Amino acid sequence: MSDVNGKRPEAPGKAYTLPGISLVIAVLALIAVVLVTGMAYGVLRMTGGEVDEGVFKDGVREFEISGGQWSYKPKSMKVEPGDRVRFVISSRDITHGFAINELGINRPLYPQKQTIEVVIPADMDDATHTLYCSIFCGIGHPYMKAPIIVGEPGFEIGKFLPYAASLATLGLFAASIMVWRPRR
Ligand SMILES: [Cu+2]
Repeated sequence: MSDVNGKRPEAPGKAYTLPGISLVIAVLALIAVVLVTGMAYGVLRMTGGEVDEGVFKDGVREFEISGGQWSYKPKSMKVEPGDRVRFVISSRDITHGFAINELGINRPLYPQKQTIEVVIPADMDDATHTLYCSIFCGIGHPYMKAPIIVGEPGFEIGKFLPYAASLATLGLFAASIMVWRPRR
């Protein structure tokens, strides 16, 4: 076994050193985590923006929400724990869904207006939940979402962990391919 490249000589039968592998994996995983966290933050910022706090009518916080391929208007909504909330919902085009798991809502969204009333539980934790389309409506369907902010959530690390975890796994996979590629 001779060094064909004429580069740095290595011990015979030892293609790499262990600290080398760990370093590559660590660096790639770090890059992956930074990238994904950045992307997740960007997406949250994008979907955030103009937060609609509704209009009070007889003590009920009312939102006019329309859904269409492939977004909701308004883009994000804010409520407080204990609020009585009325969603006046309609579709701008085809049938969509109107679902918020944490509030037990899942309705079809038709062009005709319909009204949903819920009470936000007073003991509900401050958090950002998701309004999403629950009826397949075309290629943009998975992206038809809008945040429902309850109270003052602050920075929610839990929102980023799934992204970070999947990217870290991807990073490890990429690192393993690079490291364990057969050498000659
Ligand atoms: Cu849909």
